[in-house]
Amino acid sequence: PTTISRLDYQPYPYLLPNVELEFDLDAAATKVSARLHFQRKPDAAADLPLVLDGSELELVSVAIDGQALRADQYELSGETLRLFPRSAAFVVEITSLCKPAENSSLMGLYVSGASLFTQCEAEGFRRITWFPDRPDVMSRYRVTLRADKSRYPLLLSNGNLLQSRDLDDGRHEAVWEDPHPKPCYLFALVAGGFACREQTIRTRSGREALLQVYSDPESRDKTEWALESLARAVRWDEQRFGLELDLDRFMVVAARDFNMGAMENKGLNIFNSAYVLADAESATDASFRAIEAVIGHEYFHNWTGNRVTCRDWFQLSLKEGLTVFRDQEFSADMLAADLPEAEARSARAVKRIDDVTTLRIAQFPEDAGPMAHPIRPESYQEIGNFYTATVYEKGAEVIRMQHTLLGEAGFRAGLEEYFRRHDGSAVTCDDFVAAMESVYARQHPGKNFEVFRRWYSQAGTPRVQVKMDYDQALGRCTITLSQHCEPAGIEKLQVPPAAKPPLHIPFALGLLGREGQALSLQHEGQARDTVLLDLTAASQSWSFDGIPERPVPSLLRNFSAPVIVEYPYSDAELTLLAGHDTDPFARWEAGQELAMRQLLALVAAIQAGQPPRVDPGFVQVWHALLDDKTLSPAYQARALTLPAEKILLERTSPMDPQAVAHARAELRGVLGAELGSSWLRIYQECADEPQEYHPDALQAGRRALQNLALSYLMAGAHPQAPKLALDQYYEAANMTDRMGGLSALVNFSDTPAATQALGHFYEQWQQDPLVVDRWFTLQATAPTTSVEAVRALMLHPAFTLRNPNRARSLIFQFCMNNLQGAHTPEGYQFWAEQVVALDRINPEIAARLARAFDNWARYVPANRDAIRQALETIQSHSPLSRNVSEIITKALK
Ligand code: BAL
Ligand code: ZN
Repeated sequence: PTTISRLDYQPYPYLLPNVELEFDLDAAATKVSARLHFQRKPDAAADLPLVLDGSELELVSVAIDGQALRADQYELSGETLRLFPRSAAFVVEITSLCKPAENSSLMGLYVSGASLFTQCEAEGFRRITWFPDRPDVMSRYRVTLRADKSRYPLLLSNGNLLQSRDLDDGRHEAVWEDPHPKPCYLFALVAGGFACREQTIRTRSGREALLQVYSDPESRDKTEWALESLARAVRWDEQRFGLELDLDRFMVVAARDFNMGAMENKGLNIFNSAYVLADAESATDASFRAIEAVIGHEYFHNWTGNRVTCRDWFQLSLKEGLTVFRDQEFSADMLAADLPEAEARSARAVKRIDDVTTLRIAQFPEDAGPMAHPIRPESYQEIGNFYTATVYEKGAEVIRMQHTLLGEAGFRAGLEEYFRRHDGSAVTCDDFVAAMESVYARQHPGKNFEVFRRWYSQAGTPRVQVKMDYDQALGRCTITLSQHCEPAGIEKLQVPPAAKPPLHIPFALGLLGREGQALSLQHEGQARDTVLLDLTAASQSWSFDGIPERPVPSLLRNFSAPVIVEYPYSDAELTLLAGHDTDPFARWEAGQELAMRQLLALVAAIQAGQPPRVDPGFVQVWHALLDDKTLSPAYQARALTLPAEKILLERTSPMDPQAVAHARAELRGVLGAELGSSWLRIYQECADEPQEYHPDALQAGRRALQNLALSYLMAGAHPQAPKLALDQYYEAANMTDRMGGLSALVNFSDTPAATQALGHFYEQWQQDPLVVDRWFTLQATAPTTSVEAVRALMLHPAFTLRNPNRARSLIFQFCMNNLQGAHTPEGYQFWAEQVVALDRINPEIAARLARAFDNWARYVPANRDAIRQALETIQSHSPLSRNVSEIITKALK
């Protein structure tokens, strides 16, 4: 396979200002007629061929300026069609056929249910017609859709509906025009029968715009939250960033079969139904929040991604990192909306905790594995493999650091400058940083982003070592920060290792007195509880005077940079921070670090065959958090949750998944048993507040805490726990409570009552695919579930590998989130089989599963060897898609 390198970028030699497409839609064979109006760029050589991309297409005819070309007048090989135009401006007409019903990759035009959908990002448009399938070719589209009217009553594409009419033979036609030039990856069409929920809004300049959410007809009563979220997103982008909707009509369509979460096609977003459909009975609080976040994310792309897009796919984080940052801020603002200040601060901290947890679960391991890459990758074989946690989540952290360095107003000014410079064009990450830097340099004369830019080219998670010196006589505290970053990914193979220069790390610091009181710090002429240290060199020191006693440092407040902090805290210092830190993120972090120490000690004891022992001091910390009435329920739920297995796994060396799973279960059991009466009190307090369901921060927080308490009660074998769980399950008025009850039963007891409840759940919900996904997921992740049990579930009539959500709910969940069941020789071989089976159906999805054990070389020998064998099993299959082949080859390097 060919490796594509960032530095090899060449501009496309032609402009393509106008594109006309006609579709004769049919599931078996769709005819696509394209009229492409090309203009050679003034600086391009006259004899350059016109190169078009195409895949899985049948060419019917090709003409230039009305002259049909004979087969010897063009070159068609592999995925490229070469034409040899004679003039500087010309029209190419291509007619081709594609086969949506046979397209199981869900890229290009495909069938889902009885409808037709498209997915073009990154390189799906070439499965629709021959085209310069690259993001820097931007065109205005006019699209004519024709189809059987009874089968496909609704015909949608980007932009505005110009006309629609009935044709002969029961067919009809719709003509759409998108006034905004766009790259082909933002093209979309949808054809089928849908129900619509809509709302008219007035944008801030007074224009009317129609917001529409389409779903299959039987799901119409589940689209209210999505539509409300969309209206909130429109309002938020106006208020926070001054960005207004530029369309008369903005459509969201839910698809049951979808590779990603959703897709930001201009004016016609296509969504995985999991991120559209919700009501209290079938969706959890987490689903409601995820829908709001993804609706926001795709809507925000309308500016950050669509109005200004990527020059090439190496720049993916230009739009994804920025848009994730924007959706994180949107969600935080929505959670905090209408709350008094202290609660609002806590709600924002909860969101930050959740986002950082995601980063640590998904991105830190990526940065430490064979696929490690900078947020702007240097090379790829298959771009589909680079829609990663690094590009998205770490990318968002890199944007967040710029927000931190510039401040709220400065960041907004930087974004305005970015749009002033680049609206309507396809640009690079460098262009974005330059716009931000222009504001930063005005704010901080003499400073620039020269060092900051390295975040875009350096892979790996940096470590920041902290040293604190205290001089009692001077009342002076000196903080020294030193940074280093290990070789990451392919850098590990380089001899000698490449030099990794220091990064620009904004490091938020506070100091606490021995009673836990915040100390005021003098920094840059101001007194503050939190100061932002600008670490730009390998090592730097800062001194603070007027510090009356040796303080306890509160480090990397609000997780001000995506780094790992190293500081030799005593347990007593962490306990102080966990009880008193005024920064809610750092307070949570201190409790997590204490828990991590317990867990690591338990892992070591389990590995040594010694009896596990939990420090009573640690149990007291949890007890104090449980009894702290000042904490919001949502925050309390996060503070009392033990670090995720995957975060713990990253901290063991070599990684020992079985010991990790056992250690975490052990600690949960001890905390459940020793604090049983407190968990019961919390459970009852939370359960005692029935009210009409709403997924707001307060209600959702209470349900999260109640379900956490129930899981601890079950883990601690509290005598009342099974009945509480059963009652909660059978009497629940919403899916969050129902799943809480059912999870407690299934995860903590392998009893007939649990089996019966699972059977009842399926009976009740078998008509709702998203709820059936929950049913599979719960079983896939239960610690007692073995490979045999998963194989049995695969035989269930509701299971299919062809639907990505269903494959993810069982196979991915088992392989990626069931340490006990999956990390066995049979588990690894099962995984290899499924990667190969999925690769024949859908390479994008297969390649995601192929990454489940990326970090195999860091496991304990027995697991390491078994995973290597499984990797080799996959590698020995032929043919493998380019997607899976890239992942497996890199893993085995
Ligand atoms: N652009 C692909 C889906 C998303 O990140 O919005
Ligand atoms: Zn996105």
